[in-house]
Amino acid sequence: MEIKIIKSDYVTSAVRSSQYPEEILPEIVFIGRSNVGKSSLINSLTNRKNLARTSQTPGKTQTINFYKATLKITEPPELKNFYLVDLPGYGYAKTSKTNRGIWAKFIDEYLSKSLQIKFVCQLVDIRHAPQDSDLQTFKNILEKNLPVLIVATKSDKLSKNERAKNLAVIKKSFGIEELPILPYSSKNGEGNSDLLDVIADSL
Ligand SMILES: Nc1nc2c(ncn2[C@@H]2O[C@H](COP(=O)(O)OP(=O)(O)OP(=O)(O)O)[C@@H](O)[C@H]2O)c(=O)[nH]1
Ligand SMILES: [Mg+2]
Repeated sequence: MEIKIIKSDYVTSAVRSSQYPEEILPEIVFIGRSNVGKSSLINSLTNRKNLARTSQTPGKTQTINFYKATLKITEPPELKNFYLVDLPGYGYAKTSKTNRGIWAKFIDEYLSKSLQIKFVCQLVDIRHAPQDSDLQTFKNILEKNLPVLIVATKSDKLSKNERAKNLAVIKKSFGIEELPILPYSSKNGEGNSDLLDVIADSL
């Protein structure tokens, strides 16, 4: 069965709940450290080059950005609309401490208030062990009773050997033996169809 996103559009940006989109649709959220590849993943998933703006400099995404997407499922034939939600990164964004605090607050408000979140994709860089901020974020998401999927980004940057080793380290850090971790590359498309499957199942 082939699952594809056949349409995607930027809808709106928000820093408070009054600015969330008017149209209510299921939401899939992408969270992770600055520069981990959240915006790039949204582009690769939707097959768009510049739907979400990306940068080599951490701190590019500064608001909660909602992208409306249409998923096409072939069996049975069905179209499903939902939002891909891009968040500012936590961690080492090139911005002031005050700004980071403001971002953390409106991200937390969004995760607490939105009733449409189907699951949260938490991104970690496959090359590095998760940091305290990653583990804290994971804990916060679980405390809000939101389903979470760990996605290990930039898988194209590692050899097969290194990748297996690092995935084991990441799994161990999160402290859950059966935690599924999806290796993903926005460069070569690895993980793309698996993630679309997970999204389709959640909608
Ligand atoms: N090799 C490789 N590079 C990637 C991948 N995903 C993202 N990048 C690069 O990583 C950098 C950051 O990507 P973004 O998508 O802007 O990261 P972000 O998580 O949205 O960052 P913020 O908006 O600052 O929080 C860019 O230079 C991307 O080209 C990937 O899968 N493979
Ligand atoms: Mg971004």
